[in-house]
Amino acid sequence: MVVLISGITGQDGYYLSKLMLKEGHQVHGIVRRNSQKTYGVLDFDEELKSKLNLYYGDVTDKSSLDSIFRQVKPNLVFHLAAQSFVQESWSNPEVTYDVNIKGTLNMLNSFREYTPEGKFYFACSSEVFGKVADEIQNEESRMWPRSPYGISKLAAYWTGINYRESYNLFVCNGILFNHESPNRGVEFVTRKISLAAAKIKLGLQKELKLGNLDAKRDWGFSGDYVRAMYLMLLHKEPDDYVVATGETHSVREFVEAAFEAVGLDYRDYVIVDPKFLRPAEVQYLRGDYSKAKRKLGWEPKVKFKELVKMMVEADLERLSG
Ligand code: NAP
Ligand code: G4F
Repeated sequence: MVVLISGITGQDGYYLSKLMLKEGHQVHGIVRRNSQKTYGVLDFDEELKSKLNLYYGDVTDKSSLDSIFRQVKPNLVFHLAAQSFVQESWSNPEVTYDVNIKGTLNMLNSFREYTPEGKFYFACSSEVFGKVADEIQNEESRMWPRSPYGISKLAAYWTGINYRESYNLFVCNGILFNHESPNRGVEFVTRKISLAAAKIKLGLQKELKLGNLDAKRDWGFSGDYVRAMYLMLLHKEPDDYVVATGETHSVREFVEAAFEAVGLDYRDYVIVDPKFLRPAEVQYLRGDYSKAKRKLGWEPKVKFKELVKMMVEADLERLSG
């Protein structure tokens, strides 16, 4: 099959393109032009990059998408591109809405115009649950986003459902809970912590400034979650799915485990800095993935402690290298 991925230079784009190649598909990706020629995490894997067909485009520019859809004619479209950093969405709400809402609308319109018989995945987020009403959130749980980012993902989620219902398109929303990896962006809390633990261990950093240590997240491994995206598009009918581990841990537990992995006590290094507190916080997330398990046969493989260790060890290795 011919696969098109927006956001291919990000964390999930990396694992998804590897999976798609392994499954024998032809992989095409949309890359945003930057002032420096960069392909994000793909720059760390030249072999992978050489197997991909990459096109310059921006999801806010419909003409660029039209031209790519016309050339590629994809069977499977994974729309991952986004302004994905929640904190940033308060500083840049317009960019967040433009990229995440209008960008998704543009992708859906190009899809509808050029490949309506294909299948479309949208990267929705557990941030839509925000002020949670249930102890464990599933596809039926109340959605009450708490940030411009969460609002943008909710608008795009409904746009996807509306296109499915209005035009009979195969559109799936993956409501993914936090997922991480050694390729996670350094501004997200898990990677900020794993990198700091490794640097402090090697004497390259003295302290780690964080915000809310009591926030709880359901953290899984990106490599597991991209498999769920693929399974959604292989299913005979389009639907929306929660993808999660079913476990929740606090930021404090993550720091503790990361510092433990390098033989240090986090309390000697971590400082709470109000700069990293959010205007409105999502205090607690825990996902119920039973629908994905039942309908797709999907389950997470990597557990919390293993994930923390994987990230810290990868950072230690990179820094030592
Ligand atoms: P990421 O690492 O931040 O990657 C985002 C990607 O979007 C990058 O390739 C980025 O390109 C691209 N992009 C941003 N603006 C663009 C634009 N205007 N036009 C074209 N490309 C653009 O995010 P991720 O962690 O892989 O997540 C993938 C998707 O899943 C995102 O939509 C995110 O919101 C969603 N999601 C993530 C999680 C999670 O925990 N990771 C959970 C739920 C949902 P550059 O390299 O040029 O910046
Ligand atoms: O790592 P975070 O920035 O991720 P957040 O906000 O949960 O969003 C991520 O997961 C979403 C899925 O639920 C995705 F949709 C989204 O794209 C992104 O991938 O923050 C996690 C928690 C927050 O409660 C934050 O307040 O960690 C807390 N935190 C505490 N100190 C910090 C810090 N977050 C960051 N980024 N930096 C800190 O210093």
